[in-house]
Amino acid sequence: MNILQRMQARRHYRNRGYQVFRGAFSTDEIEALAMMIRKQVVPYSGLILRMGDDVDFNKFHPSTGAVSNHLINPHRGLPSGLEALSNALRRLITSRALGDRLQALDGEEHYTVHQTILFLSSPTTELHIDSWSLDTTPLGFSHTAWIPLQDMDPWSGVPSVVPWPRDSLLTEQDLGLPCIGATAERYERYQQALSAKVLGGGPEAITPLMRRGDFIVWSSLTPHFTLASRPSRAERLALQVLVRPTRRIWGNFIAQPPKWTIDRSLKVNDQFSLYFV
Ligand SMILES: O=C(O)CCC(=O)C(=O)O
Ligand SMILES: [Fe+2]
Repeated sequence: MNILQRMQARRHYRNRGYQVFRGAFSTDEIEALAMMIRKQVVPYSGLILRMGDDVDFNKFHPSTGAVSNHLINPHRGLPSGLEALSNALRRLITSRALGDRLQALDGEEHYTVHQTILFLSSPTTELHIDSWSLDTTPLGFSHTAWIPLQDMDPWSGVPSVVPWPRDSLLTEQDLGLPCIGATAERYERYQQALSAKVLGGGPEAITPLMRRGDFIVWSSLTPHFTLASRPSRAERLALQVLVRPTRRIWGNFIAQPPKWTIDRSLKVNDQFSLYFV
């Protein structure tokens, strides 16, 4: 990216809360990842760590052969036989191609990856923000990078973002909600109220139909949802990366630590560290 493109990306991200990058990764690298997933993960008969932090066998959506239980943090390690995939994912999420583009958006020097999810089919989510999983103190400076591992078309089950100024925050109080109860309860209540408010405004949502090598970044406070795929529950390979600028204190939407605690991360190169708990 030249300096003008970087400035445009930064302004766009600040005003609209997301940025699509084209041709960031080599098509061959992305294709190789997809092939490893199809040949090694989908037929894998052992246990792997899944979303929800349980180990489990592959579960398949009936009649499509697509895997329904997505992999959490596959970059930290995978069972024997799948190490090459784990290493390749780690290379991708600590690549200069990713680091340089994140830096174009916020001018930071170093990033810590907190979580990855390898999606094997569309999770079909309601409108929500990712700040509840990871965010900085103050809120709004962490990013989600969403990297498709295959070409996306209108029936793939694509995430869509509602353009959202980066400094715009709707708290529980703003939505008229109490700040009490278990986190899961507060999360549900918040996302439902946010969804009602945002959709009630009749927003225009952006549905980027990206090709292999492209990716999108949205901010922790940018509302987004995932469309259903057709046929429903077909293969849809994508990697989601939650990342923060390393120098920022972090927590999540409701846990906002006022100061640093121990940061369990490992520096991988000059642009990236990996959080490892
Ligand atoms: O893979 C997707 O479609 C995005 C899912 C999502 O937004 C999330 O897991 O927070
Ligand atoms: Fe999300």
